[in-house]
Amino acid sequence: MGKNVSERSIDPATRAMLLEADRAGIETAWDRFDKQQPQCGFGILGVCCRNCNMGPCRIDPFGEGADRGVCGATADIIVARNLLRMIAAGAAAHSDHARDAVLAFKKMAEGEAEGYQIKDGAKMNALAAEYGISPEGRSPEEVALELANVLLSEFGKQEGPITFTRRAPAKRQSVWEKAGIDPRGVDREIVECMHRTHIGVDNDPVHLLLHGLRTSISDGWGGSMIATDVQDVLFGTPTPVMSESNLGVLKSDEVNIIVHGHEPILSEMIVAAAEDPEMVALAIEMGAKGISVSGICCTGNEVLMRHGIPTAGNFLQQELAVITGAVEAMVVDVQCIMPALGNLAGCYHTKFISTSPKADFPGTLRMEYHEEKALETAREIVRAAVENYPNRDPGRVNIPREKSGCMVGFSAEAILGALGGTPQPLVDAIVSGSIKGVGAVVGCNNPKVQHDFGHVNLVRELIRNDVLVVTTGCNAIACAKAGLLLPEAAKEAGPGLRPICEALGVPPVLHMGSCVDISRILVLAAALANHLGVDISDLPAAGAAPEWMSEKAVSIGAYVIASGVYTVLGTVPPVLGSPEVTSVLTKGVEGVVGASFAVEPDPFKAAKLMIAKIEEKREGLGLSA
Ligand code: SF4
Ligand code: MSK
Repeated sequence: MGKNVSERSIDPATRAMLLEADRAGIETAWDRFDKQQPQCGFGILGVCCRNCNMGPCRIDPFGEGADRGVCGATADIIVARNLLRMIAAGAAAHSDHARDAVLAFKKMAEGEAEGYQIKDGAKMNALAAEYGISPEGRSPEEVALELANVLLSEFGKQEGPITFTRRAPAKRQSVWEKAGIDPRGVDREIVECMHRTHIGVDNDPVHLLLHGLRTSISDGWGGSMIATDVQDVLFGTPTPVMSESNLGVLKSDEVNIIVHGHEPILSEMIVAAAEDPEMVALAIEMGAKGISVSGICCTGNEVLMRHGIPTAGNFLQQELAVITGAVEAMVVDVQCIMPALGNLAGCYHTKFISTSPKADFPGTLRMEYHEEKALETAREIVRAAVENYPNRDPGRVNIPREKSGCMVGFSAEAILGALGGTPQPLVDAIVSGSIKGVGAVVGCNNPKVQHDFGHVNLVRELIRNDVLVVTTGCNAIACAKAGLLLPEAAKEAGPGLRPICEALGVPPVLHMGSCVDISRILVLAAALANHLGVDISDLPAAGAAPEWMSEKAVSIGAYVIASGVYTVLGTVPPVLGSPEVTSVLTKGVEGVVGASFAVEPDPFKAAKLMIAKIEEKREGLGLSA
């Protein structure tokens, strides 16, 4: 065994399950991470290239060996190309998710997707208006079909702009136009990343990085925003709701179904099927007291914020959930699903069910989801889980006690609604200095750093200093587990923020959803900037991803700085092998988009950096420090 469990995570439930894994002789991501040590130095620095078969090539970072690849590519070129490919993969993941959401929406409009309906007609009409589609004299389904078709066209468009990018303040749009990074079509930018990074195409690091920003904008203000908005139309725009978080939400006497991944398209149906009286009766017949659905990662966030379905944990807890011995079915769709789950599920009675036509894993039971029969598939999945209950070995059940309450579901609409339909009260609080600014803290877990340590400490430090925090993804789940999403967490906030939260009955950390829902943060930032008549880069705001690991996080980081928000990364991106790329990302890009990256693994120091930036922006707006 590797490190002491307390060094691996700050979360007591996670520690308990790591001890259980140890006792059972079961390997987790932390053990596999230890076995990878020392990790490849060339990879860490980003200086290895496999883009053609003259390679692989790598640059000697000590300047004693090769300083170019076979084709002549330098470390700067190789690092920039690799980063661009990471952005392309991340933008593709978000945007392909969005495409599937729109396709489901289209099938619903055509009457071919049983179980789906328009849940937020007002939002649909507002989106339709952005495209100049009038609902006058037409059925909601007719409007939905036309909207679905124009949304689909955003992916394959050859010339911009992508419509939702026009939600950005006019000043931000001119920044993009001036820099030549206003995206054209979502797919076009991603394809062009792959073209430019092919051997012998784009070999100027700055030119490559600018295209990375353009591609990332097509994700944040394109693919991700489309996913968020269409899902709101189909499943409802979130409003605040109470729920629970951490592995303690699993039930010792009920059938436990975990939904994991990123797309709510099927999990929404699973939630519905699990409430079906026929299924509940079957569960009772099998000896259980009922059916309990919980979530992991962002599929979990999606059903958490719309239905109050508890979240069992964040990224690094997916294996631990199975190790509780109490999970009848781990149902996955796409993204952030460890292939290790197949083997692991085989050590328990858990059925590892994969549902996406795009994502198969070793050791899964495939129950492919298609919109036309989503509800039927969901019922089959729930039935398979229920019928698996008698296979549970009570002697192996070990559910940690820990769970925490949380208040979630702060969509931009819900936040503005709570403020009386205008950002003015938030602006007033910022102007008076009661709230110093807004910190957006997001992103994954990563065994390179102590699980949840960066997330929870950074957020605590920000609220203590009167910075209102908005959160999504695995940071949101870490905050939920630490009790920071409860209104009572206001007592941890500074003297300015605390009374505001107490008066409104809201936590100082607002859960805005899943990873694609960082688009909600962009919409909120645009609303604030537009209200003040300034650019997003003028706002007293800063972002952070303390424990990021995925390529999606690279795309997110890029579109957040491209939107004008300074961002602190807690784990080091693979760019340090290029002095030029490192300098552009941490300094030079500021002159282009008004924001840059910093890297700071210590969450307390990261908070200081964010607060200093917020102070600087306050000064820029003529506000007191
Ligand atoms: Fe090597 Fe150039 Fe081929 Fe990359 S593209 S593998 S650096 S020869
Ligand atoms: S799930 S992308 S580990 S935040 Fe969205 Fe968590 Fe990162 Fe996946």
